[in-house]
Amino acid sequence: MTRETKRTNCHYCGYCCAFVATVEDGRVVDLAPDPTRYPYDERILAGCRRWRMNLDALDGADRVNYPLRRVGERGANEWERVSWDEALDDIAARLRALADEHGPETLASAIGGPHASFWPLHRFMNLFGSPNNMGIGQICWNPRIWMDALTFGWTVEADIAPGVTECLFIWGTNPAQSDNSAFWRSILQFSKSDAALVVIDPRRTQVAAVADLWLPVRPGTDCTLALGLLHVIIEEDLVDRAFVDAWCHGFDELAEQVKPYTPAHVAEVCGVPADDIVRAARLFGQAGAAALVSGRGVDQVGANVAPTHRAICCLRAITGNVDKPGSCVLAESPDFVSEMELEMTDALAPEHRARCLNTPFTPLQCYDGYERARALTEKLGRTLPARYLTSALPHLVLRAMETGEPYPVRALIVNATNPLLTYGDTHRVFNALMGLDLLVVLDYYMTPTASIADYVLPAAGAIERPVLQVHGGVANMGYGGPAAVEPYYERRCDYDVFRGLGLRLGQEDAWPEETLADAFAAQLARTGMDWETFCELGIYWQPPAYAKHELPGVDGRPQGFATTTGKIELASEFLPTLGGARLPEPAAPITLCSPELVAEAERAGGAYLPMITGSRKQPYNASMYFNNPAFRAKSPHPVVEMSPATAERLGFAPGDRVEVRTDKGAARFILATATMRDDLLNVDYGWWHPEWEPGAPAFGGMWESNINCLTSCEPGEPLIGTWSYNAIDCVIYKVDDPLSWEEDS
Ligand SMILES: Nc1nc2c(c(=O)[nH]1)N[C@H]1C(S)=C(S)[C@@H](COP(=O)(O)OP(=O)(O)OC[C@H]3O[C@@H](n4cnc5c(=O)[nH]c(N)nc54)[C@H](O)[C@@H]3O)O[C@H]1N2
Ligand SMILES: Nc1nc2c(c(=O)[nH]1)N[C@H]1C(S)=C(S)[C@@H](COP(=O)(O)OP(=O)(O)OC[C@H]3O[C@@H](n4cnc5c(=O)[nH]c(N)nc54)[C@H](O)[C@@H]3O)O[C@H]1N2
Ligand code: SF4
Ligand SMILES: [Mo]
Repeated sequence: MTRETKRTNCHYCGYCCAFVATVEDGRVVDLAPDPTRYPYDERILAGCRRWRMNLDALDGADRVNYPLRRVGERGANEWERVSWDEALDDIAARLRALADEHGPETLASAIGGPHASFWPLHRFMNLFGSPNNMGIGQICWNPRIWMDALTFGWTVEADIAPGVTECLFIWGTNPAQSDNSAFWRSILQFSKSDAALVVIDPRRTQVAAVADLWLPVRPGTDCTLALGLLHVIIEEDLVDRAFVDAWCHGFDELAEQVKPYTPAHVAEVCGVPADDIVRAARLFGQAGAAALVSGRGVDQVGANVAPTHRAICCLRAITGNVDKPGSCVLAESPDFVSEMELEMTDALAPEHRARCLNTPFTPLQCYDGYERARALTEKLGRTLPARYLTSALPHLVLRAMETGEPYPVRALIVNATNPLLTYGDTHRVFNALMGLDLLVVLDYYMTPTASIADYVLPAAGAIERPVLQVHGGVANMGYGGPAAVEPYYERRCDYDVFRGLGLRLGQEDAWPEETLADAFAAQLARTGMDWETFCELGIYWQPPAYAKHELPGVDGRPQGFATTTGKIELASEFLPTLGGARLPEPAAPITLCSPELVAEAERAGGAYLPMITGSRKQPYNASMYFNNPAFRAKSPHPVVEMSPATAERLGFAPGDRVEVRTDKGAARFILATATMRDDLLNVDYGWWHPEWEPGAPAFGGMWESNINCLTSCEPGEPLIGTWSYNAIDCVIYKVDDPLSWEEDS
């Protein structure tokens, strides 16, 4: 028997904590935190409910361990085990035949949150000749990246520095549940200092509870709120004049634009007291340095997403909170090989780019918009990541599956996502996927999405594969480490799968590295750090410099910002060239309820209210970890929350069984009360029963309490295509029948 200790990493959240694994004969028998490597923090591990799952999950009875091929009807859950060669040969042959018939863009792909390295899939797609990668970026990350890049010439990050940052805005994000680690701890620490913490969230989250000021904004009205803050800052002359004169473009136009957004008007629209709006503006405007962090609350609001982010950028800029210590700093671009290069975006031939479904539907979120924006940021040597900013709109890919317009999409590769639970409009996603010629799912488990596939391919996970986490290539930071063991059974790293397909489809030259670890080593080589050193340290990082705009450019003058004008564009010169607005302006929220539905719900004693969906809650993550019995015992029910006053007004009580509905569909939950706005519902997302038989008819129970049965993926935002998971109207009423979850518990 061999017994050794190996470095490795957890991958149950973005922190990728370092572990030491005790390995006997190729099997992990113990795991312990590794205090010698980034990002070790005893308190984080003490507060983390997930890390111990790694050991059980490695050999979990519910893991998919071998390639499976469908033998029965699609969704019947009848499979045969096949070898990898058989699976990859057949998938490659079928993809080639489909591409011969319809063109390579007949293949689409789907990804989700940052669970895996997605560049191998994207390299494969680019070389295959398909631009049709669906991502979740439009509602998770892209709006921020796009608007930062077009306003400042690159992305910005909060530089929260104790003793320096005098004011911190936490806007539509709740790190207490979504990022239960270093960032949340730094906020807790911050809240105990003299500096001001302001939280903008319709719910009284744990962050709001420790804030100096909580603005319980009406969902979807954040753009108006930001314009109101700008109004006060300009009226009260809290503007950093020297910075604005030297570095901002379009201040007078912005000042004119925000004139109507008086505290009284904004209070009316946003449902927060006018005095608090003034107070928040003063705290931000008067601080020596102010930082701001935003999240999903302002990323997933359809048409409002771009103007809200633009207004937030303006707030940072006119107060001079750009690239100075303790404020918002422009990130650095990576010294290592960027995701864009790894994905081989430039290898996607012009004729295939021209088939991008987004063109001209969303003129920014497409190859043309990307290339134009990239030309700007490259003026200062920074390259925007391509795949996320060009990723195809699910609405358009689904339409091409449903109708064959403008060309048929007949095949889909799903990598590390569970679109039947997490993409908008589950009924539509289900019907489109059921009609495909080829559906390949790469996952750890037989998810509802996997259960309707032609092939389910077993993915190697944390501990079994190396990790290099790089923040999408917009920061000069990478962290992670090696695999402790070879993948168990016949699981494979996603790199091996896409390389295997690529080698079968004429991509031999594009996959020189035989393993993912070799590929990571090659990616890092440009920094001068070798893979072994990286694995010892667990991190490659260069801190961002300040005041980069003042550094001398090629002509010896300050280099400024990588925008059309070389300045921060309060008024955008770029967006109008794509039909967008020069200045931020709020848009109307979407409606998904017909008058008939509302009337029917009211007859049933129900109510018509806006909802927000998917507010993060430990211990689950999207559709994951429902297979953990301890988690299920502790959090057994999918929940809808309303304020106690609303429950009383509507005659609802905690524990009631309720149905929530839009014209798209319905889902059932257990009612709970929480401190939040009185005109609002907060609805869980991701719920299914991994312990149920997969496939038809129940598909893991995903029809019962799946909030995405009620959402739409139709784009609300015209440049990026963002749809809405927040600020959606719905109806709610009581039901009598027990929920399946009650039987479980
Ligand atoms: N436990 C857990 N952690 C996760 C995840 C998970 O599923 N579970 N998912 C991961 C992923 S993919 C992501 S993208 C991150 C997201 O991380 P966050 O952005 O921190 O997401 P949330 O914790 O849901 O916080 C969003 C907040 O926005 C508020 N909100 C909703 N609508 C509005 C609005 O219109 N305006 C304002 N101002 N606020 C609003 C909600 O009440 C909520 O408190 O979390 C990651 N971490
Ligand atoms: N209504 C509503 N919908 C939402 C949101 C919301 O707030 N409300 N949030 C949206 C956001 S921000 C996001 S990012 C998405 C998240 O959406 P997803 O990423 O689709 O959600 P997960 O449940 O995390 O699905 C991950 C799947 O990948 C598998 N997996 C995990 N790691 C790996 C790996 O390394 N390799 C492979 N091959 N498989 C792996 C897991 O087993 C799981 O089945 O949901 C979006 N959908
Ligand atoms: S789940 Fe996240 S915080 Fe917990 S051990 Fe894993 S990487 Fe670290
Ligand atoms: Mo996300």
